[in-house]
Amino acid sequence: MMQRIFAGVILLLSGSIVSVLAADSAIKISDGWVRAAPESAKVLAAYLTIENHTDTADTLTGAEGKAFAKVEVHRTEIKDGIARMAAVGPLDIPSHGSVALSPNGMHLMLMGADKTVRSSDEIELTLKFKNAGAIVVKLPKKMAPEDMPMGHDHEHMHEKNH
Ligand SMILES: [Cu+2]
Repeated sequence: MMQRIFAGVILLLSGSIVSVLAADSAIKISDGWVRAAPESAKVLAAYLTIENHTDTADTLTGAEGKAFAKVEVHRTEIKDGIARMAAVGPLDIPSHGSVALSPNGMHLMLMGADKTVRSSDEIELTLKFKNAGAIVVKLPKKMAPEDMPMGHDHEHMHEKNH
């Protein structure tokens, strides 16, 4: 009787290990967020990390969102003390590597935002990969630390967003 129970537990455990591994051998999007902007903003910036858990390199060929006219990958470069943005072409994601789009580096530029963006807490985007195909992500709107008004409770905001 005891042995049977043990066998069952082991089966359950091995089942969950297999599913974890399967979920890991793919393109994974983490740390995604959209920078909160004034309601009138037509252009928003999104940040995320693309992890490639596969044995082959992949390429982010483009992105789109229902609520936006156009989505581009941009890189911010500081030249002569002025921040400029330039569109980045197809973005290579190395095998078993990751590429981070984060403030002061690269971002997804969400252009031509429609009215639905104002009222939604989550922004849906579709990332298009050469090998992995289309991956839909829902990114929360978040306040960037440098955008926070003076005297705001940073600790509280931090907890709320994690
Ligand atoms: Cu940009």
